[in-house]
Amino acid sequence: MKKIILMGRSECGKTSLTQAMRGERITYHKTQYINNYDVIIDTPGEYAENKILGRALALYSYEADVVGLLASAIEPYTLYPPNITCMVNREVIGIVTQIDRPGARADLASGWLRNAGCKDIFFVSSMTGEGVAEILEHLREPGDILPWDE
Ligand SMILES: Nc1nc2c(ncn2[C@@H]2O[C@H](COP(=O)(O)OP(=O)(O)OP(=O)(O)O)[C@@H](O)[C@H]2O)c(=O)[nH]1
Ligand SMILES: [Mg+2]
Repeated sequence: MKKIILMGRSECGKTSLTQAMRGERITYHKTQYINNYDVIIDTPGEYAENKILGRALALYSYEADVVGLLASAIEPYTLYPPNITCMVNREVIGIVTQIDRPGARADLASGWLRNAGCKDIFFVSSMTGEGVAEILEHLREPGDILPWDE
């Protein structure tokens, strides 16, 4: 699998998506530092919210093949400036999270991600599992076997 690093503001759903992609039970656990798993790097939201801590995201992006920029469908505004993806020498995909939430505005969040420069945008709910397989398929490399292949 290609390795993905998940970035986005606090509570946008990075850890929940990590759990959903790994087939784990969804349990709330505040991320305090960077968690480097086999094919997923989960980062704390504060790193995306603070200019100095943000440097850690720049460095850790080199550990990944793909950068996942997350925006939840319930965010009232975005942190991402226009065309931020040109700062990264990795593929950057947009991931709209929490699409199952009442009042979710997936269109708003995907607009912000597109404005940030993401060409591919995925829509997921870590609670229902919707859209999670599409991200895994995107990360699949030749020879990889995913659970639904068997
Ligand atoms: N309904 C719903 N709730 C979600 C979803 N994803 C995350 N949540 C909830 O949103 C809250 C924050 O989720 P986390 O996955 O911990 O968010 P995070 O981006 O890892 O946050 P930090 O670790 O603080 O950066 C938790 O209460 C989750 O249960 C989703 O797809 N649907
Ligand atoms: Mg987290």
